[in-house]
Order: sequence, then structure tokens, then C-alpha cells
Amino acid sequence: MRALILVDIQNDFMPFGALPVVDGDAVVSIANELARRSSLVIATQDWHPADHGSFARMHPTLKPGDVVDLGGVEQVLWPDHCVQGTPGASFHSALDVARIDHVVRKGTDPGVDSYSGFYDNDRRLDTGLGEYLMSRGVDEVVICGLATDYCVKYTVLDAVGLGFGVTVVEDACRAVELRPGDGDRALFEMHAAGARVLESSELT
Ligand code: VGL
Ligand code: ZN
Repeated sequence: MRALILVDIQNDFMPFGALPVVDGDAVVSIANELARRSSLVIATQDWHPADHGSFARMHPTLKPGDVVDLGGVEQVLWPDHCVQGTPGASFHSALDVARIDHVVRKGTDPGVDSYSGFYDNDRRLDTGLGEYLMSRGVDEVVICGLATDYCVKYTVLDAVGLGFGVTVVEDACRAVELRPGDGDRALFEMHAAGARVLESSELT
């Protein structure tokens, strides 16, 4: 049984959003096409409280892109984004949400970030996604969305670690690229960890 995981296809990661990903809206139509062909669709949603520790605003001397220690975990600081209940946290309006079977909200604890749809960054809190997939008989996941170098990467690495067969759909992902090349490096890491990296046209 195969499932599709759409990672953080939310307004704040679009070119017009608070944490803009270049060309982020290009993933929406491909994600919709993949969802039409999938019998089980999961979407993750970055869902932060307004005082989340990953927000640079919470660290007055620092700015987005700086790195801090957040509860013992190295944390990149970001502009405020995906605050619970705000328009920025909503899925892109063109995303076919009617096809989504299950939504995983993450990053809700102000003291720890959660790039992965499976675990918090300190790897203590389990979102329940792994168990959900296993309860549905899923052994294979196809993953795409935003951003390649953060939430897609960590979701993919955890899925591989949990023993799922994992395919990343490269043209349905875009990267933040705090440093140029981060997107390609992330794809290389996912491939090295055991994920297949394909174009949507190659997916059967
Ligand atoms: C993400 C940075 C901060 C992502 C989420 O969805 O990749 N990146 N929060
Ligand atoms: Zn976030």
C-alpha cells in the first residue's frame, strides 16, 4: 500500500509568504496530480504558536538565519511563519484539500521545532504519523512539498528510518536555500539514505 505525503504546502512558504520559497507555488499543480492518483493522501502542516522559539523575534539580539540552542537542539531562526489559525498557515488555496485523508500538524510546542512530519527535532515527540501509516497497511510513501532542505528532507529521512520504501518527487519540491546548493545537497542526502529521487513523470 502506497501513500502520498504532501509536506507543508502552505501560504507562508509561497513566494508571497512570510518565509518565501522561490517558485514554491510550482509544486501545487504537481501535488494535485499526484493526489488524484493516490488512494491515501497525508498532508503535514507547520502549525506554530505565536511565541514559537524558532522565530527570530523571540531572540531580540538575533535575526533570521542565525542559529541558536533551543532546548539543547541546534535551531535556525526564521521569520514568524505558519502561526496557528492565520492565513499564512493555511494550505495554498489551489491545493486540492478534498483529496487529503489525514493532516499532521507539527511545531506546536514553542520549545522545540519539528521539521519532520514524524518526530520533533529533539526526537522525543512522535506525531503519530508512523503509526497511522502502519495502521493503514502502508509500506511505501511518496513525498513532496516544501521545503526540500528542511521539512521534506527530515520527513524523508525519518520515513526511511522507519522502514518505509520512500520516493521523493524532485519536481514537486522546492528549497529555501539559505545557502545556495542546500536543495541539491538535501536531495543527495535523501538519496544516500536510501530514498529514490524521481521526477513526477517517472512515477508509475
Ligand atoms: C520549514 C523552516 C521552518 C519547512 C518549516 O516547511 O521546510 N522550514 N519551518
Ligand atoms: Zn516552521
